[in-house]
Amino acid sequence: MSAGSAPKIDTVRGDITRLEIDAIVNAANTTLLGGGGVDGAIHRAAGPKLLEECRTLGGCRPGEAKITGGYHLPARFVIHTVGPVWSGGKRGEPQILANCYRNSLQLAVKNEIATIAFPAISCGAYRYPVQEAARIAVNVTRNFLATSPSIGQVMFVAATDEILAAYQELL
Ligand code: AR6
Repeated sequence: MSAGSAPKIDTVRGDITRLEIDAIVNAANTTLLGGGGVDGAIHRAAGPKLLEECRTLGGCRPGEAKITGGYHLPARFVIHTVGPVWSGGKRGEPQILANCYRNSLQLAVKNEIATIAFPAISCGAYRYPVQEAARIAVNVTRNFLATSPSIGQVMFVAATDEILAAYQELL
């Protein structure tokens, strides 16, 4: 955050599917055809048209991102990204997770999205250690925003108190 400007990065405890924001990010898997966790919640809230659009995308590699409409969600867009499965940190997990945030933000800029919310990508089923994941999320986002003025707000949505505390410590 630069002196004199409004805070652009914030964190909130809650359900990402409820946010009235331009885009929410989905922590998906490589098929992009739905799953549990936040992915399941987003597909339930968006309705079956989301899955229909996802079927046309041909999947998504870890670290990459693809965009769809938000359908019944309050958010206009869903940016689907695939985080790394944690297996100790020596298999490129930090780089892949950083790519998730960077590529999602890049896709947001390309689509003139000004406000975007992220869940804690990889911190559920994929078991990424929360504090390390939060540090990557915040660092990549800060660096990105420093050169991308079109993004007005980035929200980190925490589903647990532990995740909220990890973000609060960094912001
Ligand atoms: N709003 C915000 N955060 C949520 C919500 C919600 N509604 N629901 C869960 N979280 P996970 P991953 C948090 O497992 O680790 C799926 O099956 C959750 O508490 O959703 O990247 C996909 O299809 C956790 O902190 O995603 C993949 O197969 C965070 O979101 C796999 O899980 C991410 O947990 C991806 O695993």
